[in-house]
Amino acid sequence: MITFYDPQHTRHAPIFEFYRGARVPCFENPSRGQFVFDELHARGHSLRVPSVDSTAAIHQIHSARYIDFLRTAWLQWLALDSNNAHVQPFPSAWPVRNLRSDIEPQNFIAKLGLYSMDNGTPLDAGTWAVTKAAADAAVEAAHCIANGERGVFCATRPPGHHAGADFMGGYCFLNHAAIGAQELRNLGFAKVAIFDVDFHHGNGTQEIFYQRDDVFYGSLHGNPSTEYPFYLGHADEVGVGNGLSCNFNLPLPAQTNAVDWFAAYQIVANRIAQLKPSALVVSLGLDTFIDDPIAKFKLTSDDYFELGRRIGDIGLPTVFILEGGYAAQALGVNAVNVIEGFEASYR
Ligand code: OKP
Ligand code: ZN
Repeated sequence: MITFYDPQHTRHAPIFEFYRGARVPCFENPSRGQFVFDELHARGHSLRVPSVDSTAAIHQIHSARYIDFLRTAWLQWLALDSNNAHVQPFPSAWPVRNLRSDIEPQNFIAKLGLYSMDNGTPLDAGTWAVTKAAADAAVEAAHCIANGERGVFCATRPPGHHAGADFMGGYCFLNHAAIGAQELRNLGFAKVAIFDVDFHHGNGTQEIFYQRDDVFYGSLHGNPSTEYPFYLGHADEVGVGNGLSCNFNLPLPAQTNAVDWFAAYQIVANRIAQLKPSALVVSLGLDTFIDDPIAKFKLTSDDYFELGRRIGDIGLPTVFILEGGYAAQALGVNAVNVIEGFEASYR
């Protein structure tokens, strides 16, 4: 399977985030990419560096002012104080409900709040370049599918599924799965399904396609009443307007084991098969793993081989986008197990 990897991903490496009131090392860090790279290499998979420019597709998914902010944010931050090269900016105010989000404030931290859903998404000097390269990979993966590939794997970071049309959040900046799905549409795939198997609901992806009937979004995730992203991901969110019945959420309780998870998986997979889409994008979060430090499902490494096999059984040309998975050392094995399970399903 063609696998994309950006060797420059280490340029997005914020040092700390806030967790239960304390500063802790970032769960989403470059070691994740390195473990995936090492395991791909060890098991004989070749890697490609993305070389297609995703700018046009990024603009189809995200607002112009958000893209401009993200692209220039680190330079704006440095312009305030040269010592800021070693300081992580965090938002501290957000335009909730009746506060105005139509006017972009001049204050940098206020802009950061305008374009963020949380204070858990630290920026770094290389953030734009790294999330842009992941978007490039998603777009190039769509081109590979249009050229007849059965499966393409984007071993990229950071994740993207929490990023909305005009905001970052949950370690995500650009929504790579949404951008890849959009590019499949651009290339003539009439209906695209996104299957989000990350532990967390992909609120950004849902929002982006909520009113559209050409891209279906289905997700299996921890119940948002108790799990991040908290404010979206309930079962009664089924789409609006043209998009009515093109959104499907299946929230599951914390501690869900593999038997129950795969039973729920099959409900979403069957729904996708019924739609007869022409291509599939998988938001492949591997934070459903039993040892994940920030999530609460109980899948084992062997279960990811089975997951890959079952995704292959859906029978569609498939782009995998790596999302979460924070037990970094196991992430490589788990990701490559999905790839090899998928390959086994059609060999
Ligand atoms: C991103 B993805 C730590 C609490 C968790 C948000 C989790 C984002 C997960 N501060 N913060 O869906 O794997
Ligand atoms: Zn996640």
